[in-house]
Formats: sequence, structure tokens, C-alpha cells
Amino acid sequence: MASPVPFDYSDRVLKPGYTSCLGCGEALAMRIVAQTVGPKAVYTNCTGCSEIFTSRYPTSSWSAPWIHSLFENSAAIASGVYYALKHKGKLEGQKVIAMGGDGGTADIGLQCLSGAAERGDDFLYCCWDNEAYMNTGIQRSSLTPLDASTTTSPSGKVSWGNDRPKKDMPAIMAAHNIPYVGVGSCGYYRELPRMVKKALSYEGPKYLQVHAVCPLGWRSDPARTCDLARLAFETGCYPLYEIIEGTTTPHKPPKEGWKPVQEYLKPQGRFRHLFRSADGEQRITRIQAQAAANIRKFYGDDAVPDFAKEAEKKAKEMTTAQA
Ligand SMILES: Cc1ncc(C[n+]2csc(CCOP(=O)(O)OP(=O)(O)O)c2C)c(N)n1
Ligand code: SF4
Ligand SMILES: [Mg+2]
Repeated sequence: MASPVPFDYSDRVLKPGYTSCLGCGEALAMRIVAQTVGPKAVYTNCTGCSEIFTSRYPTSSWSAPWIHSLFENSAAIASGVYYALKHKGKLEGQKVIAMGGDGGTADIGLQCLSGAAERGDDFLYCCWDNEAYMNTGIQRSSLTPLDASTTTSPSGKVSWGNDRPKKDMPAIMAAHNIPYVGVGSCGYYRELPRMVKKALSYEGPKYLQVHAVCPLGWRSDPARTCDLARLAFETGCYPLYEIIEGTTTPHKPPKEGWKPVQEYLKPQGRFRHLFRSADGEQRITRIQAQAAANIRKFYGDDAVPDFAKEAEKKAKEMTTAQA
């Protein structure tokens, strides 16, 4: 029998050995993005899972220059690196990549990110959106979806979980008139290199948000990470698109048509409470109505399936009845 060909990791920007959980969508996305950007870059990474699992003291998986920033200032550190390289005349062929989780990006780091984007600094910001503060024990963030149960928005007798809809972070970034905003997914990992290359072809601030399944926080099967990420898109729960120089291009619609949101929600423990009562069904109707609105926004009214329109009607009736 021929001896197995040994894996060659010599050209990996993010080397193996990092300590993420099994099936971590954030690790998958970050590895692909870093590999596409390459080693001629300075990476800044705010506190969070991605920073922790790639730099367990005294080791590091990074083979490119990498800076651990505070929770709130990945974008500000990236700005500083950009100006330092510029001042020294070393920007040629060099990229500046800032990274952070959804909490580090959309909550505590928003001000630094907005400032860097508004100044027009030349860098790519990557937000790993696993929809909660996972590293510190699954606390909700402003990117946690409606009705997800987290440790700070627990479902129970008095609550259905997170009671706020997800913040539209890509729209906030697009409002800065930056050349590139992209929303990708760890489930469509073959798309990520194309998106990164497209983003890097523009000078100025670029924002890439990647939906990253977290089996620990979502209480999902690690073997279903990519499948779940694709279901997020195929149900209309997590639209994927690019806004390039102000023009929005959505990801091509699912080949087999839009699916009911239950297919995405049911395999996740964070939504399990919605499947336990008739009242829970009403909450799912609201989520389905939101997915219908997402589909309409990017693909037009004709694309919205009948079951989703039906849910919109019911959700409206429920709101009227409550008023
Ligand atoms: C100012 C400040 N507040 C709180 C923390 C604690 N903290 C570290 S990581 C983290 C959560 C990170 O969540 P997110 O940015 O979504 O990244 P994830 O771990 O989910 O990848 C928190 C609250 C901190 N390091 N600094
Ligand atoms: S907690 Fe979630 S995001 Fe963090 S390493 Fe584990 S799977 Fe990845
Ligand atoms: Mg997070």
C-alpha cells in the first residue's frame, strides 16, 4: 500500500493547531479569508473566540504579523497600522485586515469602525457573525436574532429569548459610502475567496460580514455547520449579498426554492423553546414573516413563496389583535 501523502501546511497563513471547538464556522471562515489575503498583510484581531483560539499563550497559529487589540478597537489599531505603513512608504503590496466578532464589531467596536470607515482608511474589516458573545459564555449581542435563547436573553416562563430584531450592520457600513460591503457565509465557503479578492480590489475601507455557525452557542450538531449556514440563507433568515460602489447584488437564489424557516430553526437548541407550544408557533410565524420581508427586499415580491406571504398576513393579524 502506498504511504499516505503528508499534508503540507507550509503556505498556510493560519496554521493548524488552533483550539476552536469542533465544527466552528468562525474558524472555517477565518482560515479561508486569511489564506485568500495571504501573508503580506498585518492582521488585527479584537478579543473574542477567533483571537483566543488562534493565540493560546505561548503559542500562535498565525504565520503573518498579527496584533491582538482590545475588544473595542480592532479598527482603530488597523487605522494606526495603515498610517504607520503609509508614513514609512511600506504600503506597496501590503494589506491591512481588521477582524472581530459580532460583539466586537456591532456593539463595542462600532465607534472605532465607523471612525476608520469615515476617514477612508484603506483596510478590510471582517466581522465573524456567530450572533452572540460566544467567548465569554453566549451573551446576546445586537446581531443576535429574534427569539434566540442566550445566557442574557434566556427563554423561559417570562421570555421568548432575545426580544430585539438583528441590527442591520451591513446597511450601517454601506451608509458610510465605502466601496465594498459583503455579506457571506461559512456555508458558502467557496464564495469567500471571490468576495475577499473583490473587496481587496478597491482602495479604502471594506466591510465583510460572514455568518459563522457556532455549534456551542447555537447548540447545534458540529457535523451540520455548513448545512445549517446554507439553511440560514435558503430560508431567507440570513440574506447574502454585496454592495459594491452603492450597487446591491444578491447571492443567486436557492436552486430548489426558498424553504420554511422551521428547517433552519429546529436543529438549533437556541430556538428549541419555539417548538414546544402553540404560542411558540406564533413566534415562528413572526420569524417567517421577517424572512419573507428579507426575500422581498433582495429578490422582489414575486420571489416570496406563498407560505411566507401567508405568515406575513398572520403576523399582521396578530399585531392588530394585540393593539
Ligand atoms: C471592554 C471589555 N469588555 C468585555 C470584555 C470581555 N469579552 C471578551 S471577548 C467578549 C465577547 C466576544 O464576543 P464576540 O465579539 O461576538 O466574539 P466571539 O467570541 O463570539 O467570536 C467579551 C464580552 C473585554 N475583553 N473587554
Ligand atoms: S464557542 Fe463557537 S465561535 Fe467559539 S470556538 Fe467554539 S464553536 Fe467557535
Ligand atoms: Mg460573537
